[in-house]
Amino acid sequence: MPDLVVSEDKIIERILTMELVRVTERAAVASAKWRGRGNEKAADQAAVDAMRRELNKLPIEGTVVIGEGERDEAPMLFIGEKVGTTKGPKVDIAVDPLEGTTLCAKDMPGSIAVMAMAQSGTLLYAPDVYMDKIAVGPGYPAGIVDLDAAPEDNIMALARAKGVKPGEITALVMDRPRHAELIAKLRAIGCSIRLITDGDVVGVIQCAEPATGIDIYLGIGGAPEGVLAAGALRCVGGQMQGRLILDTPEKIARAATMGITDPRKKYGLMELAAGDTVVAATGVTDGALLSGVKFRGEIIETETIVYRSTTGTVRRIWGEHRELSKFHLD
Ligand code: VTB
Repeated sequence: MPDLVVSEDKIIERILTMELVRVTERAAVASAKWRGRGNEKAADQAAVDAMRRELNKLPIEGTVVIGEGERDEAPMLFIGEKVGTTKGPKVDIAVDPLEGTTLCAKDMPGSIAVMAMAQSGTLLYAPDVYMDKIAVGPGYPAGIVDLDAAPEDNIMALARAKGVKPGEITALVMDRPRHAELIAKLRAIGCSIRLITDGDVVGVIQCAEPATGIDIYLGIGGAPEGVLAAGALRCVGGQMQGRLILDTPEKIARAATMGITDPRKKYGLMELAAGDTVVAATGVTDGALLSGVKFRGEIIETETIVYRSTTGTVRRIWGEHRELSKFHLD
């Protein structure tokens, strides 16, 4: 007989899964109203305000461990901010209310509203700095790639495991001058590179979706985005490593106040997101992972994906919201 007794914590977390969908839906709709208006700040602020409002309705005692900057940068959802009604489980919250603000402001593909919720103390509590990352999808032997190995060696190892030539491997890299050397090394062995301008939460997740053709994510992006992506990968079973870039005494000191004693530490997937994690993301503009918000008269349509690591369940949820109803989204 299977064990049908599920702990109260798990039941609460399961119930809250749908609540996270509501949170990212509302953040996405709020920022979608700013799509294509060239105003990144306003689009971001709209997402933050909507997300905070919805988070504060949830029956949780939440602490933002991954947010948009530090306390003095409020009115953003700052690291350390308390959210929720406090009448519920203690949880860690990671947010990127508008991932890809530029994409939204320019109405380009790939911006999303995204957040994660996990057991208290299990998401990496990290400052808003850069992170060097490497990620692959599920199905490879553990340790197939390594952040400290040469990029060429990682591609070779992956190609061998896949039974293909390095030229048949596609890497996803953010199009930044800081990646010039990485890109040159990958091209030198014939690897194909898909460059993205922004949005590396989706970039990492795409490694786990065979239809995207992406085999590996490599390079430096935001640390918050790294933790959010790790939460989703935890669910679908890929591999990931990340290292915070703490390249000034100030950043090292700031990280130390958050409990990071080894500034060069290489975090594995299970250290970036160690506990039961739920990640929800709603499309703002159309993108590879999600459709963007559609405004159709009185109806607003949203598409959300929600990952729950406890069971490995991935759900895609289409929402139809009626703006004139009392549940209107602003
Ligand atoms: C990424 C990406 C974001 O920031 O993490 C990136 O996912 C890293 O910073 O969408 P730089 O832009 O400074 O390279 C974004 O592009 C924007 O927040």
